[in-house]
Amino acid sequence: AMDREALMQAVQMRMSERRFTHVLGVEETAVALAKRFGGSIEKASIAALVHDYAKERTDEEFQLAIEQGPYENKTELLKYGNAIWHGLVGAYFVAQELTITDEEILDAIRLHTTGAAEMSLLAKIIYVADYIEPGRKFPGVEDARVIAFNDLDQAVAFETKHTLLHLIEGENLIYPKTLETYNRWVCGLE
Ligand code: DGI
Ligand code: FE
Ligand code: FE
Ligand code: FE
Repeated sequence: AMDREALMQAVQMRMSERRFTHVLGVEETAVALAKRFGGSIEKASIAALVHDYAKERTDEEFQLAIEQGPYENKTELLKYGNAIWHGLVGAYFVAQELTITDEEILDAIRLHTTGAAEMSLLAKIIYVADYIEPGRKFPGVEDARVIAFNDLDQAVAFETKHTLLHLIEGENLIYPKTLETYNRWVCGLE
């Protein structure tokens, strides 16, 4: 397996300096959340470093991976775009090219944009760290930071609600999993 330095290099080569700075911010935050909530610090570090690994791939690369891969509802998935593909399908590139086999890490990458009704501690940490890392600047991010270190589930709910409000305001297509996340974590659907 690749050590942290090798992973950092492989990730840095695949993205802009600005996005790599974001990745390092997510790592710092994910490690802090893992310490706060008793998660694996090593897994938090690895998952954060690779979470946006595939974000700068072309649509053609994602479309080919979807056509050749084991995804359900491929026809529907192909109607979305980079925002939905870079985590869900990006996990495949992470597994193939960075030889990461830990299913909990791969799942945290798959879910990092949309969340899910069922999320491991690691998946929640990555979902929230991505939203509150030090480079993020939007109205409400300070509230999200306070909530996150107080109650991680509440931070998942806060992030999901505000992301959905933002997506709807822009008349963006909502991926069904995003709605499942909302129903579970904001409305408490069991
Ligand atoms: O990759 P990052 O920019 O660090 O952050 P991200 O992976 O959490 O989110 C990428 C984008 O995806 C962000 O602008 C919000 C958007 N997004 C989240 N859920 C949905 C979505 N976009 C659409 N169209 N539909 C969704 O359900
Ligand atoms: Fe992302
Ligand atoms: Fe996010
Ligand atoms: Fe990110």
